[in-house]
Amino acid sequence: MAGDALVVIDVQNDFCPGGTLAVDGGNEIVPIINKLIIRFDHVILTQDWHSAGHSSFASSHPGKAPFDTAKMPYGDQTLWPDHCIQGTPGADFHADLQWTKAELIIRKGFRPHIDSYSAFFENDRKTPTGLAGYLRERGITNVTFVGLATDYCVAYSALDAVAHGFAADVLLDACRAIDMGGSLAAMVANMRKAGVTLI
Ligand code: VGL
Ligand code: ZN
Repeated sequence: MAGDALVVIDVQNDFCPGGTLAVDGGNEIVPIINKLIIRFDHVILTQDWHSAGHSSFASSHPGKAPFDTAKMPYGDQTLWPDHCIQGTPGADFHADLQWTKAELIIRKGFRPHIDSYSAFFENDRKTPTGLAGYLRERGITNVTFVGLATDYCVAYSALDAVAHGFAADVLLDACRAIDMGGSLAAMVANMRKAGVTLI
């Protein structure tokens, strides 16, 4: 329908098997997402797009290892392996993703000192990406989220969509999770409580 958009979150090589922050089964969702892309009137992609030496990388924090936590001015930040560096093959969309129909690509995480999980806000929860204004101006009221990873970028995006007054669906079959320390169960519960429709 005209008021519906599919938002495909971070289906990039570094989040798929063989990538530096590979999500188990990340590649398995690509054929499912390709079928959805055909069905939706509006398709939007997000692309994790970090500067080299980004502050969310463990390698930028001496003595820290990937998956440790660091204190940032905006709160606790999980530290990741270097991933999705601007212009590198790891930041490219998965080669089989049929993404040419996409009307918008939202890049996030490009500010060196702040990470961004959500397609709407950076991790300070204040700096907007512009997506909410874009959707409103286009008359889009219902947003369906798929992609990687369920418990990080997909969940934060769906929660922010609801907070902005959009109806938000997450198609769990078309997502895969990092699932660290119970993060998947916690974020599924958060999404349910916030009114995200989990399908
Ligand atoms: C993501 C961790 C770091 C994601 C991005 O796409 O879920 N997770 N950067
Ligand atoms: Zn990232």
